[in-house]
Amino acid sequence: MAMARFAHLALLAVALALLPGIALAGEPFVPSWIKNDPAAKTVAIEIVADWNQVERYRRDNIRTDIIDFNGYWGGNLTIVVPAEWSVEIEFINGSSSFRHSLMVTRVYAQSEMPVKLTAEDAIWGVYTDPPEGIKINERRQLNFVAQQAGNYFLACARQTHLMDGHWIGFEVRDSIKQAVAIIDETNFPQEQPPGRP
Ligand SMILES: [Cu+2]
Repeated sequence: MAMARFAHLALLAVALALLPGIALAGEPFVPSWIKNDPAAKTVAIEIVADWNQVERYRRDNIRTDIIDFNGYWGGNLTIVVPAEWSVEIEFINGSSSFRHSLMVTRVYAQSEMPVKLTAEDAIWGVYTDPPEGIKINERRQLNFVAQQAGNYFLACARQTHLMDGHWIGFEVRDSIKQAVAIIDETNFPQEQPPGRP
């Protein structure tokens, strides 16, 4: 009897893990590239596009078509910031080959992603100019207030990069004391090199 109940619970756990949208998220942490200043209600975030490109090309049998932000892509990391805080993003194109950009957008299901994001898609008008991307080794600063709680994307507006997975989650949340990052482990293949610590 007890064994049967245990088996049912185990099955339930497996079913939950397989359900899309129910992510088994990791513990919130503050990576080296997020600097909180609670007294000033400000967070500074440094985001490097194609941070892991070199490492991927160096390894054998690793997908090289992943384009990342700080080593994360396709929503397998979400940055969570307190509502009403000022957000200062330093965006660096670390790619050795491609232009990239950064834009705050609404949440898109994979099936409804536009082929290409335009300036009109930017929430609060927050995007690096031009949307087609800055050149390699260029940088831009984005300064804005996280004015409304909710779920958003930080996405690249270049060509088809959003559809290709060049986005991470961005959440504005009430009642948290500092900005954190959360990795979605179920969405991060073990064979991939880890993201930026
Ligand atoms: Cu991109």
